[in-house]
Amino acid sequence: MINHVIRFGPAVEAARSTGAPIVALESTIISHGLPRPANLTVAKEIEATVRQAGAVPATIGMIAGEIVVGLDEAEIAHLADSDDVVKLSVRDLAPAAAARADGATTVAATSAIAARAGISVFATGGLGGVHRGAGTTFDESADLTALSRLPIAIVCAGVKSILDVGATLERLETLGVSVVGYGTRRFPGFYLTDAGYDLDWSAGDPAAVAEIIRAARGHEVHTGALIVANPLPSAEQLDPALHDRVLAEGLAGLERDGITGKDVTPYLLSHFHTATEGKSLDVNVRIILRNADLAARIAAAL
Ligand code: PSU
Ligand code: MN
Repeated sequence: MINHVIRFGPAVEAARSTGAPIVALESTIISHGLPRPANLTVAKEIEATVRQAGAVPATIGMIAGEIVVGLDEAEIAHLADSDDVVKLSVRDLAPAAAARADGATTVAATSAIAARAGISVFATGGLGGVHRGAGTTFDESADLTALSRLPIAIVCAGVKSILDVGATLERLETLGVSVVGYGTRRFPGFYLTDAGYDLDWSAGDPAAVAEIIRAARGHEVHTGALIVANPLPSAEQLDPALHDRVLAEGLAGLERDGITGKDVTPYLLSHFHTATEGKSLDVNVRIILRNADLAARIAAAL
């Protein structure tokens, strides 16, 4: 018999007792979002970036059925290298724990665990959302419903550009998720600086984001998430023409190879990394590191 409780890594445990700033990090990006061996290097760089910016990184995942907040180096390396790592959304956590599985948590599962652990800030690359064709497939990421009910600030470069961005923004409005542009009133497009949609709100520095978080806490009225949408500078984005061509090929590939459900996102990301000869990988890494840095500065400003 095991006790199904959350285990905290030593550095996260210490930060929790002293009230030091903590940034939650997801593990699906490591296991399913980035190719080996870059994934492990990047996972370490993300943590180093958070530390440099003055916060304690808490990479979240599941090891042998145990939810861990603050995976150690060996555990992160295992999730990066093993072929038996399951992609875990919120609904998978209990069955995977009972099966003693090793798993990587998505944005949905990571935010749910982080919020449960009292962590207020989370950094990722791009959120999941409404997939193209969702009108018939109903494929909409559980990231959206998780964010609708969790009090967490999530720093991202918008939603992944493989999605139906307009539909995703509509769903975020319906679900009551706050969206604030970081230094912009345009919604970022993950690999691209601008996804083509206006935002109602923006914040110019970490202190301004912290003030929004304090307002939500003070009111206790809006209990959903805050998306801090942090765009890449346009000089660093993926070439938009290359992006559109590779995306069209990837979407055709989904149909040809019969890819559905939770395999869609990893398939498209991996297609991008191969078809752009690593250009999208470099951009993806830049996105994550910039978001990790901003998340740490927001956590420190709180
Ligand atoms: N952002 C990235 N790379 C990723 C993901 C996000 O830059 O791999 C992952 C996140 O874990 C997100 C998941 O929660 O993709 C969404 O998957 P789905 O569309 O199946 O819900
Ligand atoms: Mn899906």
